[in-house]
Amino acid sequence: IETKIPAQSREVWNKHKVQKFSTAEEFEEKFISHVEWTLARSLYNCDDIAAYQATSQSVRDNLVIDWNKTQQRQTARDGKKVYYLSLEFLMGRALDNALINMRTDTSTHDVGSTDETLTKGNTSREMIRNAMKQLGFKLEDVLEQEPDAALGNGGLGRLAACFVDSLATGNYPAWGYGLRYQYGIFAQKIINGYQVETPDYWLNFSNPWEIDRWEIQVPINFYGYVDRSDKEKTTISPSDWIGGERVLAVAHDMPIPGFKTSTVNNLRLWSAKPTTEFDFAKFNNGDYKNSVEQQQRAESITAVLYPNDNFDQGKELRLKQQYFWCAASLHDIVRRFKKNKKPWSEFPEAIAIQLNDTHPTLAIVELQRILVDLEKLEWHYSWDIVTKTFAYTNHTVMQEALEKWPVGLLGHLLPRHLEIIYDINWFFLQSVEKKFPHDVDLLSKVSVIEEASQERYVRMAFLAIIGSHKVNGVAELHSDLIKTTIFQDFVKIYGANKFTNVTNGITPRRWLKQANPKLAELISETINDPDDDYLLDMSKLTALSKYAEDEAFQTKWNDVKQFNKLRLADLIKHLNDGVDIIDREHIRNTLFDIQVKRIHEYKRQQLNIFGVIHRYLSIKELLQSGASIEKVAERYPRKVSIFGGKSAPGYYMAKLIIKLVNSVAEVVNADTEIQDLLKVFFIPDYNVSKAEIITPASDLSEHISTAGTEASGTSNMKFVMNGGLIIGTVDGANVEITREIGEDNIFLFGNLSENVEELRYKHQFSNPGLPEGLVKVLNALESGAFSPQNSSEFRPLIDSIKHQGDYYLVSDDFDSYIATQDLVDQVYHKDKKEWLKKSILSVANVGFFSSDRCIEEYAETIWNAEPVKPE
Ligand code: GL7
Repeated sequence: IETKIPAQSREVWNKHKVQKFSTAEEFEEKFISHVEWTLARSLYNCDDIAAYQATSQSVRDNLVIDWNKTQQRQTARDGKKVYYLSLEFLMGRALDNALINMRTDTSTHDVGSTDETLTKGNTSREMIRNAMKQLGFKLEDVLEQEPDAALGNGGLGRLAACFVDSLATGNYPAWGYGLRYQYGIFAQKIINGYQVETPDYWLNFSNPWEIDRWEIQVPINFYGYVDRSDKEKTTISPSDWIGGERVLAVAHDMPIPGFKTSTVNNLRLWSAKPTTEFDFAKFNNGDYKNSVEQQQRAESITAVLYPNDNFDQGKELRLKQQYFWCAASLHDIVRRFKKNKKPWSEFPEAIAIQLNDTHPTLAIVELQRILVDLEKLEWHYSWDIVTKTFAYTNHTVMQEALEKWPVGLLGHLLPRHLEIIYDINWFFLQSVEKKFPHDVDLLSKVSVIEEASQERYVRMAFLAIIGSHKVNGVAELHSDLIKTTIFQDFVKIYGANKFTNVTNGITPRRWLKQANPKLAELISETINDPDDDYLLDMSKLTALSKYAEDEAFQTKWNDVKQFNKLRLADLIKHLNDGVDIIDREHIRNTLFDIQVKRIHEYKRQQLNIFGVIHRYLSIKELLQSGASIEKVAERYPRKVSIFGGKSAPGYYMAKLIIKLVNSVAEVVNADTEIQDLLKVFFIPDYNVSKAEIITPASDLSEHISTAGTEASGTSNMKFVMNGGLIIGTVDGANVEITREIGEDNIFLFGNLSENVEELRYKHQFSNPGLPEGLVKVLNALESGAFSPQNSSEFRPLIDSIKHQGDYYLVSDDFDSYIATQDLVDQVYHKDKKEWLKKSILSVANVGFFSSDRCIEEYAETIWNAEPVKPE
């Protein structure tokens, strides 16, 4: 590796090599020096926030040493590099995760505490807990100071976060590229039952986890025109794009530590800054103030994350974000490649770029532009490099989520790119015409340009397919669906081999070890794995199977669940202004039924809350018929129904569902007649750090999307990994979860995806009578039972079922949902041993859903990339 330092000076450098802390003593020293030097504080004004900052800075110092070594090693070994382009990285908190992942050689020093539970495992986390205690702080309180890095909406963004964890853990030379939004996903407040959005300015305190790379600045152009004065030049020859507006992309790096390895990878996030260049011609009227203001607007590009999940809003600023990020990342990747002075033909052997959904599709166009316009390579030669480099992951089949940009808008912002898109399309359509002569219909169906309406649109998914060598879905059912629905014509053109499946996964470090330390401890103790190797090889969990019916073990297992339920009950009490709605005494016999995820009609929180209303009405009916509360409890045993999730700010129906949940909670929780047989709570501001408390506490979680709509789901995997059972439809990864853990251990219900189309079709013409139970629920809603001030408040929810075709098939699945909920009650309350057995067997067989497995599949089948292991 090259260096500017002359040979004779290197001795000095080596003599003063920086060192990682490895003992509690050394950590304390670091901590104090960061309090003094980095924070300019002291013993006398060090609060929990300062302690969080100093701890993070100290841990980061260790990571940076490994980060540097990792980057040198990966450069020297020159293996294939993987770049994961994602507009969202829903990272959550970093400190606790770093403490878990960087556990290393601390065993001989880790004896500070006399408390047995604290020294167990000899991890750096325990060592630091002790050291913090010595310094006068409680680790848990300090960890709470960290704001979530909430740079994502939901599953898609959290998947990217799990992936970077697994890439580092698997020692892959891999970087993530994203945007450093100043405002992550909004914080959700519930006011009078309604969602209110407030800005998430997460960088209020300085962020110790980012390293600002002010020296890495990439100029990015927008608007302008293509110089076509040279009539010899066609659009496929090198062209000059004369940019109009120019902003700078500045790099900010986040170290991503692998688990039990010294590999620390990089997540590079770009922020937009004004250039120092000044366009005198533009401002020759002397309007200095205006010109400064115009420059300032640069920063708005990375100001805010668009808060839509599974929905394409088509705003110009969003397209600007996309190009800004793709261009900066591509420039960075190409710059690093060129240092090696390899021929361009080796680009695809050196680099794999994975597109997380269609959001980074412009990267395909940008690489073609770099090769043709800047590197002056021939069009087809360039295109061959491009298609061998990129691969595209599809995450949804829902029409409203498929990105398309008006041709006019795209051409105005990126005139040269639109030309390139036209030419890509032209050559593609020619190849189709050759293979399927005179099939005009096919040509219009697969064209990148949609001409159906008055506006013409660029279809980003089609462009992504054409520019990639592999396209994958995220669960088996979903990957099959894309081949038979939205991309079926492309299967005809390219053959089925271009399309593949990689079922999603989650990192067990965060979602088991970090979120559920008690369960992790019980597991490592039971399977005799004190070093937690099972977190790297989840097939080790199958050793739990033999204890599935062991009574003593079941008791321990259940105790862990109780602990986690109490932890959640505490959180709920805290969020409910100190008012406890959950009866602690009966918590062991109270079923925690949880649905936390983005609020969306297709995810069917409305089905869940209708089920809750149905239960409430049934309890009331029984009581009114004279049954004693004990008798009623036999039929409808204790249950807490917990909801959580954000709605897109402009999504009216989703917001109405949130209001309904809160209105039902108000009525049900205040009804003393039913005692505590039923409680309902909506957890405000669901996010990653809350998920870490909520997920381990579920007895049952709900994954009840209309079949064929949820591409995969990943929280389903998280709940199973924490010993919760699932009630779910035959959708997304639920299918493979069933295969892995066994159909006896999951509560499936509802129509299958192959029947959805027909059912929807029927709804259009006839109105088959609604199920009796649902009619009762809708009548109660109509009567204003949950909205006394405004009995028509929930009318739109009723209408969508009764009069608008019930697109999400709530009525079709209602009875089967209620019957399955009854079955859940039966097993949970009448046969606890059976329940615990199911829970244990689920965890024993959840190994497949580790994101490590998932990343290995990408590496082998899509990227052809190998790990670069530390010596
Ligand atoms: C999603 C899917 O809806 C979800 O089912 C999947 O688990 C996730 C990750 O693959 O991707 N697609 C999508 O557009 N969003 C998702 O969460 C926002």
